[in-house]
Amino acid sequence: MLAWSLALVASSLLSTPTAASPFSPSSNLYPRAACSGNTASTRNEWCDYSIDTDYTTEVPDTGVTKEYWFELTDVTVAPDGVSRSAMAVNGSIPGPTIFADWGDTVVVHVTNSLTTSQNGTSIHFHGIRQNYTNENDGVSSITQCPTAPGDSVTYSWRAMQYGSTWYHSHFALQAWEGIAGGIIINGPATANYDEDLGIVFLSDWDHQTVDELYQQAEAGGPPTLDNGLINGTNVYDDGGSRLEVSFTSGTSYRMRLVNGAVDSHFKFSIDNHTLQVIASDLIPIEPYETTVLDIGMGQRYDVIVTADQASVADNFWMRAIPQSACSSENDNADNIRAIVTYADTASTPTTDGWDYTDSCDDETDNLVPYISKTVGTAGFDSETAAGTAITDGLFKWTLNSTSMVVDWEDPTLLQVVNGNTTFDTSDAVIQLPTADEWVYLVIDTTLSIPHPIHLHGHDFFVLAQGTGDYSSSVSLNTANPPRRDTAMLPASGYLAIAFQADNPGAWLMHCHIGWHTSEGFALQFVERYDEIAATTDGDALMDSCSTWTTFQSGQSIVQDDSGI
Ligand SMILES: *[C@@H]1O[C@H](CO)[C@@H](O)[C@H](O)[C@H]1NC(C)=O
Ligand SMILES: *[C@@H]1O[C@H](CO)[C@@H](O)[C@H](O)[C@H]1NC(C)=O
Ligand SMILES: *[C@@H]1O[C@H](CO)[C@@H](O)[C@H](O)[C@H]1NC(C)=O
Ligand SMILES: *[C@@H]1O[C@H](CO)[C@@H](O)[C@H](O)[C@H]1NC(C)=O
Ligand SMILES: *[C@@H]1O[C@H](CO)[C@@H](O)[C@H](O)[C@H]1NC(C)=O
Ligand SMILES: *[C@@H]1O[C@H](CO)[C@@H](O)[C@H](O)[C@H]1NC(C)=O
Ligand SMILES: *[C@@H]1O[C@H](CO)[C@@H](O)[C@H](O)[C@H]1NC(C)=O
Ligand SMILES: [Cu+2]
Repeated sequence: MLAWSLALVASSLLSTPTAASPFSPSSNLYPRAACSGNTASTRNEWCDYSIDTDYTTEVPDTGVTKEYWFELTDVTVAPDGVSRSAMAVNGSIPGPTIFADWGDTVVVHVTNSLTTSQNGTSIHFHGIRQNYTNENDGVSSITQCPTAPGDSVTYSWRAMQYGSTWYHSHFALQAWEGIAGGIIINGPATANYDEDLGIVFLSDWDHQTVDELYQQAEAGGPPTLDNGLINGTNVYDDGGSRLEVSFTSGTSYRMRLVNGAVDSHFKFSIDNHTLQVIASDLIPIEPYETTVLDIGMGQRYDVIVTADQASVADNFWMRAIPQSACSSENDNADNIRAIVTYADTASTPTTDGWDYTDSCDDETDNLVPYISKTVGTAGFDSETAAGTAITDGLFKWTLNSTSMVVDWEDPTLLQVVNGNTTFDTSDAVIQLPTADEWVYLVIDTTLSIPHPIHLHGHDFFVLAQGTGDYSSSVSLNTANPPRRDTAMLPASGYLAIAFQADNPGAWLMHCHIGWHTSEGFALQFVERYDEIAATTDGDALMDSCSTWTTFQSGQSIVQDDSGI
């Protein structure tokens, strides 16, 4: 049980504001594989299923429900030795990891105990398909009203995909106050490995809160950040501590990288070690090797690292380096590091990093989905330009000249349940009425800032991605193009994506830079309007909205962002 002991070692290094262990050994939490037959040398197998199963149409019926109880609280933390206020799930940042097996049902009960900040909340399960379960997508103002302090909400969804992802708050900037954690769905894999090291969160961090920094962002520019964290910990001046990862020579390790930053695009690497990449977001891919991996905000990569460098040194740096043109300035940019050690006790590495050029690349050219798919002919085809605007003296982002502003008290789903068919312009709605048609969307920009574009409720196909003007001469890749849920819109360029309208609901598409989300860089698809009400529990929605509305007016809280 090497993975287990490593997880315990790692968890002791996490910032833990309470005395309680953030990782308690209950059977529910243990990352086990219920399915026998998947061993270190047969990772492509999964009982009666395998890596060859088309998981988009076939899902194991495990009959198992994995249930979690999360409590959100205001906390004081010092993940790099400097104390500040923050918000946490069950007292730790990152919060507890959700484990499930492919095919399980996952139920998460969330209690909002943010009594000091008086913040509402919602929990979004990033990248989870939510097949016909739109109401469990956890986006305030789209699929629910915020959950008021003192109130609870229950989310339920089927794990139809497998791999690595994360959950995070979708209320204001709360995800970057600390309300986030990993999700691991066990299943087959496209390459073998010995041990699973679990989630490795890459994030940026400041000694002021993101709520405090937002004023500066809204005044026109991203604020400079103090630091970054690897799995919730780092050093700053003489304080804090680094994550230490123990390697045994000859063993191969799976790591599940998540970029949970508010505004940092990282290049990730481990000195002298090669990364074998086996999944991008929740899509298993043909394995490829790289030394320096680009990971944009909201993206995930599963990588296998073989401990084959013991003859070079005992200790190596693991690095997450913010790329300047797609990240807030960072005062500790060259020191967001962890230690990989072959020794019994880690000591400070003296290794040099791999060569790289500062840039905002996406891994697109390397990504070949293992389950091959062909994109059909467009039924809906549109182009939308990302731009900026100044509203009431504040900086906003726009798509198609609209900066999204949706109302906490009147989420899209509630409007649909109530039979309202007209939406305000600022709701930024695109209606997709036709079942299963292929939707093509080009997002382009003349501004020199890249954006990670994330779509809810679907994995999208990357048809084209490049710099310069998008025009009909750009060729679209429809033959098994990369598929994922978050891809980069390059600076002064375009991103063309496609997906099938196979999932009724109100689905958000937005830039995953925290400031930009709050500044309105978003639109929503109202997909198959006529079928949405039938898959929605209108009473539960209205109950929680009524609790929220009473709270919001009682506390005179004024919404001052996009609402998502
Ligand atoms: C990172 O933190 C998560 C959550 O506590 C834990 O499960 C995981 O094992 C940690 N990863 C490493 C590499 O220590
Ligand atoms: C998604 O849900 C629909 C409606 O219940 C169902 O027909 C379809 O099979 C589901 N997809 C998968 C992969 O289970
Ligand atoms: C989180 O905290 C809740 C309430 O305190 C507790 O019931 C639950 O077991 C904890 N869950 C995890 C995964 O730590
Ligand atoms: C959430 O709490 C933070 C910290 O107290 C505060 O700055 C912010 O205004 C609150 N946001 C909302 C939307 O209530
Ligand atoms: C380790 O990596 C550094 C930087 O890439 C390189 O200069 C050095 O030669 C490598 N050492 C060995 C023994 O491969
Ligand atoms: C863009 O905005 C115009 C004017 O509001 C609207 O007619 C059009 O449908 C919008 N297009 C998209 C793709 O949102
Ligand atoms: C429908 O929505 C529009 C735009 O949000 C709003 O102005 C109108 O009052 C709503 N109508 C009903 C009947 O709720
Ligand atoms: Cu953006």
